[in-house]
Amino acid sequence: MATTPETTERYAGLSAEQLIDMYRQMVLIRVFEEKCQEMYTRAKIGGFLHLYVGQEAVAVGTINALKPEDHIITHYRDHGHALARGLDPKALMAELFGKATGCAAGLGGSMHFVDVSKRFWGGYAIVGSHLLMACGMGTALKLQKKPEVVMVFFGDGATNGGEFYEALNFAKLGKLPVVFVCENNLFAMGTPIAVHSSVQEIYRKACAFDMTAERVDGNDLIATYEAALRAVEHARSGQGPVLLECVTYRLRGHSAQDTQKYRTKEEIEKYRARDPNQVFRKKLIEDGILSEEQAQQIERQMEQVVDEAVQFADQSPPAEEKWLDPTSAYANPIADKY
Ligand SMILES: Cc1ncc(C[n+]2csc(CCOP(=O)(O)OP(=O)(O)O)c2C)c(N)n1
Repeated sequence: MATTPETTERYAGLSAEQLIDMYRQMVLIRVFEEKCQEMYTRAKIGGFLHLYVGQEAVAVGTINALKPEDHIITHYRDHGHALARGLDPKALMAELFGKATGCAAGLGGSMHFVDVSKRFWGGYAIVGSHLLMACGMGTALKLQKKPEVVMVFFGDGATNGGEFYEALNFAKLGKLPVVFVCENNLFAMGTPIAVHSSVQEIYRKACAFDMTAERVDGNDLIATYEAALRAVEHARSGQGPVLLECVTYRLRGHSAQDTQKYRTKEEIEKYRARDPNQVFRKKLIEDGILSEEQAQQIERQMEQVVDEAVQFADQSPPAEEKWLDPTSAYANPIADKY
């Protein structure tokens, strides 16, 4: 199936091949996340597990606007970003299983996915902390006069912390090439945005720093991609940082143990009707870019990819205990890569 001049315009100039690949990435994230929940229930995965179900269009839309030489740093809800960046699902699942073949040698788990070769600098558990690391990276790129940008992901809750304001101020002051992507999924753990933030349109917080900002429907893949292209171009061309607010909704709990008493089933169902994967799938089929058969084939293929990742993780040896010794902090397999 192919694009026409009309659909090319509607789909941000992307080819049918690129659009189908973006759909594939969204399906991979969804299937991977649903499998993680299952593996958590079966006690194959322990610790914290923050799933990305419902937010797929944000990761895929923004990360596809980057070049391979650009940098990504993110928070603990990091699976979607890692998969959209092309990290190996086998290494990610093995990380979740605490295995030596994991992307962080099984030492980090769900919140600490990393792959330096993909310029994916990690997930961080401390809310807001990595925004300042993004500024450090942006400063380094600027000093080295490199035409690369840093994209940093965080939630709406993080924008109430001091680090957010320090980071925006510092980035604007230094005209740093940093794209701040706020995934406004309407909740910080069990607290709705109306209860936790005095300003609910997060992008407006950038005005305190005279920073360029935009708000986009984060469930609309193409709108998100186009907004991210604008933000990345702004940062890359030396005009300084951008705050991009992507409004979305997390369809699963804050973490795998969340009983979700703070919202109704009706509310979740209302947002399920705007499921970004389903919306994009339907649109591609209606516009003749993807056929129903092709869509089903992609879905089957991604299930197979994730099943193979589980098998790989299951059969891998456990993380080596010697790396748990604090004195090995600067000599473990991850430290060696930095
Ligand atoms: C400094 C700090 N305070 C509190 C926590 C506990 N905590 C983990 S996630 C979270 C909510 C953050 O919500 P948001 O930034 O909206 O991101 P989301 O989880 O919705 O993606 C909190 C308070 C933490 N990890 N770090």
